[in-house]
Amino acid sequence: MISGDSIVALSSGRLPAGVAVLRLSGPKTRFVIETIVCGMVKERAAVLRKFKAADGTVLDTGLVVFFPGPASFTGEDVAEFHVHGGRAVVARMLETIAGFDGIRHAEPGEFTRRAFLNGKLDLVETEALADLVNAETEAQRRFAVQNAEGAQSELYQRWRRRLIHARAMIEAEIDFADEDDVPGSVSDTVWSDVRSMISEIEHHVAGFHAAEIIRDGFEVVILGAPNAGKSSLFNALARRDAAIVTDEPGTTRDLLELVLDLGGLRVRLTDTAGLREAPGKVEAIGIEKARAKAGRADLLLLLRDLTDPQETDLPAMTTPALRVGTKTDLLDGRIGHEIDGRYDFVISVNDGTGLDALLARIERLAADAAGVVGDVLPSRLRHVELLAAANQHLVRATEGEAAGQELRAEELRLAADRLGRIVGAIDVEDMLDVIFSQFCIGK
Ligand SMILES: Nc1nc2c(ncn2[C@@H]2O[C@H](COP(=O)(O)OP(=O)(O)O)[C@@H](O)[C@H]2O)c(=O)[nH]1
Ligand SMILES: [Mg+2]
Repeated sequence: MISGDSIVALSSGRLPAGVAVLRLSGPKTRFVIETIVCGMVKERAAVLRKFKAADGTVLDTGLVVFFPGPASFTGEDVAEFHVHGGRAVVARMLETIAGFDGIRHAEPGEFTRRAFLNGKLDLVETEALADLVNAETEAQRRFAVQNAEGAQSELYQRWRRRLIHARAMIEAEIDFADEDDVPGSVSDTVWSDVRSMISEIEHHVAGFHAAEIIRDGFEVVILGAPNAGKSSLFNALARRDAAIVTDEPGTTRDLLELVLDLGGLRVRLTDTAGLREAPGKVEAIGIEKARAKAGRADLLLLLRDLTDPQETDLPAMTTPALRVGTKTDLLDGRIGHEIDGRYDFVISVNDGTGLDALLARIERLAADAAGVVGDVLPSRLRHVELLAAANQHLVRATEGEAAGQELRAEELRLAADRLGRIVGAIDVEDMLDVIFSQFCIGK
């Protein structure tokens, strides 16, 4: 499939840089190569050339790589120009290439969109590619690579094939129904397979939170009375002064967030306002925000000053929590009986006591929540919604014995359709703008 326009963009990162890579895709690719490098080049090989403007002046010297379609990223003819990564160099190159008739600057995600439209990637793989480009942690990278290589798509395609097969069997039974046949022998097998697929899909959907933890981070919220040492711990974990620390109660009125990379996992740590009665107006808002945030967290750190343990009124929450006693340095080594069993960790930011152990525990809890490395998980709410819709049809199909085989077969078709929409095998035009807006220009 050839789309009319050819598109060009800077595909590498921020300028200035050592090297910048411009990507060109579409029917004008050969013409551009012939014109600006003065002749065609060998396919799929990096060739050193001078790049020239229309008046013959040299723009830069660099590498050109020509990928003839359909064996290219987009499926169209594609060229990459590797030039020096100066702003003026890139600007002149882009201006020159986009200046030819039939060539324009690419929209964000447009190269990938063409790859999808030309069948080079399915929709789940393009989403994984966006995740790969955005990956900051090792877990994000691993997860994105696995899905970009098709692990997730393969699972949905397998389910879809099973449903198509199941429906074919049921329809065959309808067509060849014979009063004398042993009733239900084929359909029994089919419906038991559909029932096991329902629980497989449920199990897969239950993994969505693990995927969210990998993609968005494991959410840790620090709570405690004013002066419990929350901001001090936050800063110690940040190893930089990201939050204001003072001995005046109520300094931290808003939420401060920090992202840590613990063992390759993204961990988001939030410092909150101290929980106390009768605060000022601004602080009260901070406390409310803290409570709301805590309700959505994956882990709470409940801090209490060992030298002045105050009760804090926490709303009942099911969120897992670690009880942390602070300022242990002030106890001069007197770790009294009253401490035993009441705290999971006893720490001091002054002498560093307990911090490594606390971080190690957070890391382990985050890793547990992110699930087993290599698990295939739904990576978008979009997938979860379509999977849930598919399962509804499957449940209706298995429970609809009274409705007759025709209607049950139709439910199987609808379920297979929902799975097809996830990978983009059918009827997805309406979703493309949303999906490709996740990309940057040049991808
Ligand atoms: N000696 C000692 N003082 C601490 C420790 N952690 C915090 N503090 C002090 O306790 C006071 C309140 O700390 P801060 O982190 O602002 O508490 P927050 O209100 O819970 O955020 C400050 O004066 C800190 O210097 C600690 O481990 N040892
Ligand atoms: Mg504070």
